[in-house]
Amino acid sequence: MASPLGETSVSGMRFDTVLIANRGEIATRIQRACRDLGLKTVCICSEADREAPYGKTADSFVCIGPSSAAKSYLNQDAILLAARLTGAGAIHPGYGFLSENAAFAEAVEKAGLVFIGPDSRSIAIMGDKISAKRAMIAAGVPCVPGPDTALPDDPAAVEQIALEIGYPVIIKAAGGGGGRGMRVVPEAGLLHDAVTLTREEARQAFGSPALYMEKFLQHPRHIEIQVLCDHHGNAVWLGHRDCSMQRRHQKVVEEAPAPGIAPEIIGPVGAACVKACQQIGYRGVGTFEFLYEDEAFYFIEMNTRLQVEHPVTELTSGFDIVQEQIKAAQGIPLVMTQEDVTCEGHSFECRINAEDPESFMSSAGIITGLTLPEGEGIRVDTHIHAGYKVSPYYDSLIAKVIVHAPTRAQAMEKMREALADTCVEGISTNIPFLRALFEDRVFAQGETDIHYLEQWLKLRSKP
Ligand code: MV4
Repeated sequence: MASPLGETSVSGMRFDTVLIANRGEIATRIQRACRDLGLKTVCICSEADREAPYGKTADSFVCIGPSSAAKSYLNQDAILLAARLTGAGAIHPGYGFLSENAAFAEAVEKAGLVFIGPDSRSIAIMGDKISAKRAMIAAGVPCVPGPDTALPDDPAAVEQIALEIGYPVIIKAAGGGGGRGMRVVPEAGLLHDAVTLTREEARQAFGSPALYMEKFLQHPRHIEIQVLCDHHGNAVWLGHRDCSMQRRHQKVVEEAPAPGIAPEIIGPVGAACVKACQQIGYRGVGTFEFLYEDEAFYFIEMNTRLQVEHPVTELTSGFDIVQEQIKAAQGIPLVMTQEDVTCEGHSFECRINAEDPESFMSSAGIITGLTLPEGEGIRVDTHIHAGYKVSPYYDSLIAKVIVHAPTRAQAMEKMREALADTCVEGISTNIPFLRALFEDRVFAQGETDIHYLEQWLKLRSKP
C-alpha cells in the first residue's frame, strides 16, 4: 500500500526511543549508536545489573526482574511491559537472550513496536537449519553435501543417504545450531546408534526430533559473510571474517578479512548471499556462516542477529553496522551500493573474558583497577570500569579489544601492544592467554583451522 509520504509504510516505522533488551558491552554499544542517531534509549536490567553504567546514561532505566536471566533478560512479558511504560517505539535485542527468538519478534510486532532485526518469518526460516539450507540452495549459495530434507525414520534409507554422501558424515538437529545437537559418524557401523541418540537429544533440547545429515569436513576454517539489507529489497555484503579461533564453540579471536582468500573465490559467494537475502525478504543485519576447505565454501548456518564480532567488519568496511541496522528498521533505504563497499586494511578482535586463564572457569568479583589501551587504530568496546562488579550470572565477556592497521602483520603487532597495555585487576581474565596466542607462529602465518586453538591449548598444558 502506498504511503501518503511516499516512504516507510508497509514495514519499518519511525521511532524516537529504543529499548535495549540486553546487558553488558553490547548494551553500551547499542546505546552509543542510538545517541549518534539522535534516538533516546531505555535500558532494562536485572537486580544484578542495577549499577550498570549504561543505566546512568539512559533516558529511562527499568529493573525488570531477578538476576537469573530466565526471570529478566528472557522475560518477554516484562520487556514488553517496560517498553509500554516508557514509551519506547522499538526494541533492540542485541545478541544472545531473545535476539533469535521468532516468537519474541512476533510478539514485539503484534504489540505495535519495531523489532530491530529481521521479521519473525526470516528468523524462523533460519532457526530451522533444514529450511535455511533449502533457502540457500534456491539462491545458489554453496552448501555442505547432503540432502536439504529431514532424515527419514527407516534405518535402511538413512544408511543409503550416508553411503551416497560418503563417510565421515555428521548428524545435526534441525533445531540446533552453534555446535549444539550434532554428532560425527566416522563409519557405517556407528550410524544407527548415532542417529537414535542425536534424535533423542534433539527432542529433549529443541522440542523437535528432526535431523539432517552432511558430509563431515575434517579441517575447515570458519569464515562468515556480513550482510546488510533494507526494507526495499536492497542488500550488500560487507566483506568477510575468519572466526576459526574458538574453543568449545566460543570464539576467542576474530579477524577481517579472512586471510588468504582470493577475491574470485569469495566474490560469487557474497553475491549469492545478497541474492538469498532478497529472495527471502531478509531485513537488517545478518551473517552467513561457512566452512572453508580446499578453496571451497560450504554454508552451514545463518545468524539473524548483530554479532559479537561485528566491530572487525566496521573497522575494515568503515560502516557503523549498528547504526545501519537501526536505520534499516526505521525503513530508511540503504545509501550505499555494492560498489561503495571497499574494505581496507586488517582488523583483529580479542574477547576479554572474566575467567581463569588456565582452567577457563568463570571469575566473578570486583574490578579493583582497570587500564585500557588507547591510540590510533585501537578500539575497546566495554561497559566495565574500576569498581565494577562482575556478576557470576551471565556470559563472561567483559570487553572487546579491537585493532585496525594497513596489513595483517601490522594489525597483529598493534594487538600485541594493545594487550600489553590492558590491565584488569581484582578478577582473573584470559588476557595472559591472548598475549601468548599473539606470539604463536602458525597463527601469525594465518594457517589455522577450527581445531587449531584446542590443539594449541593441549600442547601448552603439557610440561
Ligand atoms: C560442521 C563441521 C564439519 N562438517 N559441519 C559447529 C558449530 C556449528 N555452527 C556447525 N559446526 C560444525 N559443523 C560439517 N558438515 C564442523 C563444525 C565445527 C565447527 C564449526 C565452526 C567453528 C568451530 C567448529 C568446531 C567444531 C566443529
